[in-house]
Amino acid sequence: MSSYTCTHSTKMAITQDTESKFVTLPATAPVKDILEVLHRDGVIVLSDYCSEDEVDQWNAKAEHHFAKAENAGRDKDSFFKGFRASHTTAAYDLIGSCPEEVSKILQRKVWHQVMEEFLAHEMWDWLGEEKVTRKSGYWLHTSIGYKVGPGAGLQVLHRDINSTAIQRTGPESWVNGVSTFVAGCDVTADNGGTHVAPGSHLWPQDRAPKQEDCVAVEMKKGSLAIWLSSIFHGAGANILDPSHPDAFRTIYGFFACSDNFRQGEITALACKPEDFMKMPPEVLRLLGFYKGRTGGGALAGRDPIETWSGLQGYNGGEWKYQEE
Ligand SMILES: O=C(O)CCC(=O)C(=O)O
Ligand SMILES: [Fe+2]
Repeated sequence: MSSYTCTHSTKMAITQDTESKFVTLPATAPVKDILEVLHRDGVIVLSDYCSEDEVDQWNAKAEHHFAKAENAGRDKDSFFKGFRASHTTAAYDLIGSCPEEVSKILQRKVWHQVMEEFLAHEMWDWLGEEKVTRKSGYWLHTSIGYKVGPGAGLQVLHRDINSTAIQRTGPESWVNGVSTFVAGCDVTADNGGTHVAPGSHLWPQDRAPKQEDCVAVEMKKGSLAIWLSSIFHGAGANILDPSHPDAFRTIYGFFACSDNFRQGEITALACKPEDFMKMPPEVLRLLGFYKGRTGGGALAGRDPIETWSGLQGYNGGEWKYQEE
């Protein structure tokens, strides 16, 4: 690995005798180092992914998002009963409330490099007597704001994106998704930093997860946590006093899946056409306005960006994130 500070966290409020650890690298680290860690551990934290200002603006805007979900009784929505702990607001459709902020965050080069590495799967089949290869791409599965308050207990350990309903058989199975989270505050073991089991993407399928396999993902505000969907994890318990400045663990989740799978949310319905008009093509691709690379998700046989009336006259958008 190149020379820069790399933090191995072995903090183990929840583990006694395991080697569990995760690595923190700067968001500007060479991508080959980031991918190497992800292949080995299945989880990484990138520090300074967003600036303090970016996160503050986002937190201010997201208040409305959380309030909207809570008022509509949607804060406890989950895929199955008991999936989330108490004192937890999981507010789906974050992009619908914060289209500009989400659109900018989804343009970061390193994020795309990670998705390309883990979600672009190659397959081949016969076309007559010729072997033809196809490769999938990726798109946005869901965007979710999380606010986890004091009193929240442990979330059940699980793997993400099981809505694909593809049976994992073991480490040889393809990764179906990648989960990424921007820290809206300092995330610690005490405010419920997610418990992850590093290396569990390589476990045989008959191995069930235990809390002893896990370490709490701690990260500074503005960091990005990334884990493969095949990593076991679950929210930690939030044991802070409500008066603590980081009592509410706020994280912004962006989940991606291979573009041969159905998206978790129909993101092409999430925003108004005038918002989509401002988004650049790489974001509209994530939302489903282009066919998947293997051909699914067309409208009238073409990329929906060409054929959908709401995007007539689209000229490349204006909400561009400037990569430093
Ligand atoms: O709240 C957390 O830390 C994790 C949430 C999670 O794992 C999920 O929503 O799938
Ligand atoms: Fe999860």
